[in-house]
Parts: sequence; structure tokens; C-alpha cells
Amino acid sequence: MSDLKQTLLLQLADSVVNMDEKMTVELAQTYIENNFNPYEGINKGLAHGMDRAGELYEEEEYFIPELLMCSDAMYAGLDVLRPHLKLDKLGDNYKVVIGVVEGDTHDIGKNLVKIMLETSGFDVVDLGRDVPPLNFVKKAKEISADIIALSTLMTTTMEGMKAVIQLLERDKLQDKIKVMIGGGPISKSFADKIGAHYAEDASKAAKLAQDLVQEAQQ
Ligand code: B12
Repeated sequence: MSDLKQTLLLQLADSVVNMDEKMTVELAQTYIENNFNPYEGINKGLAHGMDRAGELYEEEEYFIPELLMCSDAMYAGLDVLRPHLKLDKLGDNYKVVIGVVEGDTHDIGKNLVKIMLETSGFDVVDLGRDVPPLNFVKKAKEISADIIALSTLMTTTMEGMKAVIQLLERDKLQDKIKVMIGGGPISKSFADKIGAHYAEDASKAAKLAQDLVQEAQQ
């Protein structure tokens, strides 16, 4: 990786951590003017900055207002990088229903996963956050979705993911509609336990979704 790119990625992350919206926008513009890869700008720059802000929250250096200003900076940077993401064509119109499970309002990670899925060619219906299990299944049936993507950042709301799978099983749809899950407390072993698929970050989520729809075709 070139030194300039490496430096800009670090500065992008720093500007998110420093809650500096204006600087984040300027750096994102410089990054794009140099023709660097926007995916990496998002994942290794902006999202990495948000991860570091999360660590500061855990260390009680940052509190809720700081985190919200960090996320404003991240979203401002996303507005610059996002139009430069190349749209992949998957061929068929594969559909994903995405949302944050009931009881949880953390949606930064979900929004990043959504962007990566859209740029991978999926049609994504976003149900937002604090979504009851039944709503995922209803919407997935209504649009004949291939995948339901569930996000949660809290241990207390993980069970909502299992509830979605149980509803699919009730309707005998578990083979037709794949469920992928992610978020801070989620692990592969939890996913295996409830019969879901797992990816740890937004770019891996997009790759997983592509694998799932291709598998279903074979
Ligand atoms: C930012 C943040 C907030 C923001 C949320 C803003 C927003 N609109 O999202 C604010 C300040 C509002 C907030 C509020 C609260 N928070 Co908070 N918050 C965080 C924090 C610091 C960072 C989360 C984040 O955005 N990370 C950055 C993103 C990019 O990462 P990510 O979400 O993990 O997503 C990535 C992957 O996980 C994955 N992924 C995510 N979703 C999905 C989905 C799929 C399908 C896949 C495949 C992958 C995937 O891809 C993403 C991108 O790479 C975390 C701590 C932490 N370090 O995680 C606490 C944390 C999640 N919060 C916590 C708590 C307790 C709360 C509150 C209850 C606090 C309170 N007392 O009011 C409230 C929640 C109220 C509610 N019911 O929802 C706890 C949860 C503890 C638990 N029980 O597990 C944490 C862990 C902090 C802590 N250690 O105490 N919070």
C-alpha cells in the first residue's frame, strides 16, 4: 500500500475519532482525488475510526454525545466515498431484508453492511432498528427475499435472532430464505447454534451474501 494511502486511511480514522466532520470530508475528498479504493476508505478508514471511538467509550473516555459526533463525522465521510463505490452486477435480482433486532437501536454497523450489500448488487430493504421478529419474516415473504440480515450490538437482544429463525421454520421457509447475522456480541458459534450464517464485518458480509445466493442456485 502506498504511503500516502496509508497516511490518509489513518487520518480518516483519526478525524472520525476526533469528531471532526469538516476534516473527515476534506480527507475523504483527497482520498478519492488520488483514486484510492473507496471500499478500503470506508472499512479501513471510517469504520476503523468508529471502532476506535467504541473502544474509548468502553474505557469511559468518551460518552454518548462524543460517540454521536463521531458517527456524524463517519456519515459525512461516507457521503463522499459512497458515490465512488462500483456497483457489481449479480445477474439476477437478489433481495435482502436487513434490520436491527427488537430492543436494539444501534444501527451504524447495520448501515455499513447495507451499503456493502447494495454495492455488491443486492436489492436491500432496510427495516431500520428495533424491529420485531415477525416484521422481518413478513417483509421477506412479501418481497420473496433470498436473505434476511440481522444485526445486534447487545447481548440482551441476541435471542431476537433465534426468534426470526423459529418463525421461518414454522413457515417451512428456512431452506428458502437464508439468515445471516452479525454485530459486536455475535460469534460463529452462536450463529451455528441457531442455524444462521455469520460474518464479522461489512465487507465479509457482502461476500457471505454472494456465496449464499450462489450456493442456493446449485
Ligand atoms: C456507538 C454506540 C452507541 C450509540 C449508537 C448510535 C447508533 N445510531 O448506532 C449510542 C450512543 C446511541 C448508544 C446507545 C446505547 N448503547 Co451503545 N455502544 C456504541 C459502541 C461504543 C460502538 C458501536 C458501533 O457503532 N461500532 C462501530 C460499528 C461500525 O461496528 P459494529 O456495529 O460492530 O458493526 C460491524 C460488525 O459488527 C458487523 N455487523 C454489524 N451488524 C451486522 C449484521 C450482519 C448481518 C453482519 C453479517 C455483520 C454485521 O459489520 C459492521 C461493520 O464492519 C458500542 C461498544 C462497541 N465497542 O461496540 C456500545 C455498546 C454496544 N452499547 C451498549 C449499551 C449498553 C448502550 C445503551 C443501552 C446505553 C445506555 N445506557 O443508554 C444504549 C442503547 C439503547 C438501545 N436499546 O439500543 C453496550 C451493549 C452491552 C450489551 N448488553 O451487550 C456496548 C457494547 C458498550 C458497553 N461495553 O457497555 N451506543
